Amino acid sequence: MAKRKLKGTPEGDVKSRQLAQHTEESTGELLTTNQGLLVNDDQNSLKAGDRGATLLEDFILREKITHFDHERIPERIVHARGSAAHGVFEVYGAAMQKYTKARFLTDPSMKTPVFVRFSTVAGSRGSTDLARDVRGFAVKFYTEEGNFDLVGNNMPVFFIQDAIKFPDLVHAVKPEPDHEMPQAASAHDTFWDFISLMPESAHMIMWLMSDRAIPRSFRMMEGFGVHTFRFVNSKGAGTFVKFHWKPLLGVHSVAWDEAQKISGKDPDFHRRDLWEAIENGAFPEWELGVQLVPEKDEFKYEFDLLDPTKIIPEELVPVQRIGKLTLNRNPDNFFAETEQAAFHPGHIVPGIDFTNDPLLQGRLFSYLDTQLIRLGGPNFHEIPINRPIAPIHNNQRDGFMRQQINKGKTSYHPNSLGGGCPFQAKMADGGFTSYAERIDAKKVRERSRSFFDHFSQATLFYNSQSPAEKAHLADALSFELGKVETVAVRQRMVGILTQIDRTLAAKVADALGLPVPSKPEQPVNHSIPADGDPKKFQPVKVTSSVSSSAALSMANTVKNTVKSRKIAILAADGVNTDSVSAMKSAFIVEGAVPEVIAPKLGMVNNTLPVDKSFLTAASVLYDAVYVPGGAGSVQTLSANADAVHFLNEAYRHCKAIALDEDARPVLDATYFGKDAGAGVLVQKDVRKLAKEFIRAVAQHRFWEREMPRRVPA
Ligand code: HDE
Repeated sequence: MAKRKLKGTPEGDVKSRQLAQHTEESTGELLTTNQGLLVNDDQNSLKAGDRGATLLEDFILREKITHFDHERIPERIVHARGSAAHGVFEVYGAAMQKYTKARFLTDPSMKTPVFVRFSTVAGSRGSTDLARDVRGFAVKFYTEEGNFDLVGNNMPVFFIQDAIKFPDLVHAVKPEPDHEMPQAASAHDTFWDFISLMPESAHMIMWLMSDRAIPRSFRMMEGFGVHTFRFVNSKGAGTFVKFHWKPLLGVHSVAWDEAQKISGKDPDFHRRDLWEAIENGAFPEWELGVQLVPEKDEFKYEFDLLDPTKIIPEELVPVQRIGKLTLNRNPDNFFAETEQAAFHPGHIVPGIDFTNDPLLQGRLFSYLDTQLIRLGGPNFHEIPINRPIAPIHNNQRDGFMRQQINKGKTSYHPNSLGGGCPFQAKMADGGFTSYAERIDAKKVRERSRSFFDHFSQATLFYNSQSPAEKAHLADALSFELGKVETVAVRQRMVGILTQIDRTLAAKVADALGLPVPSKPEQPVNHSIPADGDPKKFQPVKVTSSVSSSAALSMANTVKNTVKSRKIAILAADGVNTDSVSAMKSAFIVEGAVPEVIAPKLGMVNNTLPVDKSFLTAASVLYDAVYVPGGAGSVQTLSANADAVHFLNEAYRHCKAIALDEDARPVLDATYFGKDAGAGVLVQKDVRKLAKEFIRAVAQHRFWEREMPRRVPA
């Protein structure tokens, strides 16, 4: 029996080597056509005389233009806007062997290559990164046993419970079909119309209206497999598993006002952030976590493990961290890699299997189907980025753009002419067998009654938020519903909110100028068949066995590093260059990225290079601001409206701000200078200041500063 060549080799860069065979570099080369013909003139088409008509004969022109005409493929129907990177996954130990036979999760000597694509969901390919939206977090593991795709999101639940509602959900959130507005935004009538009629979306709506929907960076987001999957061990025994990604930099977000401004100042903010971090060697890292539930506990909880609108609170089942993902290489070519990457939850390896979550079951159909139209045919697995590192041998043949040249006469099985090859793999050789789940049921179009609690975990999420997070949630709902023109839709949503939290509902109702409901309103469940009795389909009220969960609040995240944070240093001629260098080096040592911003490009003091001018930089693109002393600089900056605005805006967005003692006049020129409060540091000794400032920047934001809002900034 032919053994798989890669078996047993811990080859971290095996995928990179495979990709390298397909790369092209033109440095030092001569220009050719696609047929390899050397081209002598790429500036002029072939004409009948230098002022005459172009000749049809010009095959060089025709080839070039024809190729150009066909350069676009359909964008993804959802998750069209994305960015990706290469990396590696390493499991910490062999502890998972008890639960799964997947080698990449049990053999710590393995370095499994990965390709990870992050995305927004609703916007088009060219839309802004900072839209309020769910983020995709799709990981392709090139394991030696075949590709495993963990196609997750940065939120652990989903809007709907059954895949049959997905096209409706997406039609509702996408730009409205008559005028194609708004782009990359859920703040419009059709989305909230649908949501207000789908009480099962309540939990997801809490996540979407929270700051999780406006991350500071892809590198500072959690990831979730969402569905309950199944681990299968070498004895064939199953264990339910939920997958988590925990970012080592913590989970951080921006403010909504800031998000909207970033969308104008730098719509590529997240893409740039990921790219630059990797180029600078600040490799993003996540730990892979698993929540394991023994099969015997399938019915132990007040929620159904198959219901994708539910989490398993970490208080009930702790997350075990089993390995680390590191992104360490940017793609060479966006189209060839990021755009052509084809993820599919159905790509699994021995040791991992599905459950009957009806959303997952529908996804298992959709992802292959969508690649056929998007990538143009059944051979998309041969595109270099999609190729497994494990060898492929089967009897599938032909089709558009076939790359592989299959030798021999037989493309069928059983055969005797080809010696019976390729052989079926025995389980002992890693042959995949589906988990033998026992099924004894009627064929029905129904939803399990165990899926009927729509609100208890929405309330759990809300109750777990910090005061600032709760305020942001109320603001986000007021904003989104404020953009809805149909009053009945707003009203219906307020009704849904009464089921989640009365104070929240009252706050939002007030902002919308609607009456505050005196008692919770029972929403209508529209997920019923035409002949169904609505009374039988009412959402049921369950009390969560956990009333508050620390893991759900970003306030409890890691706040111990300034690695890769961007620090703006405002300077003008006359700046104290010693202060600038001391602050710069203190942050560089910590892995942060300080940049000098001045009224114009060039040099300050004829010696200090300026990175950006006030024209090209904006406070929303930085995590913190430092104003060094030096009489001339201080005088210029305190009279410079852009510099003062920079500080006002950074303050409004609750960022850490530091000033040398003699830079106080700049502080005095701001609106907050008189009573600055938390996170604004003024010090004479720049070294001391740097220490305190680094601690403050690691806190990410001082949300307590948000009120009162005295300037619109
Ligand atoms: Fe997807 N989803 N999805 N989705 N999804 C796609 O596949 C779909 C769902 C997710 O970076 C599409 O190749 C259905 C949940 C990510 O390329 C499509 C349902 C979760 C990405 C599709 C869902 C996701 C996609 C569009 C409900 C989190 C981007 C292009 C049954 C667990 C992957 C494509 C990338 C992409 C279908 C729900 C995550 C159409 C039918 C739940 C991260 O196949």
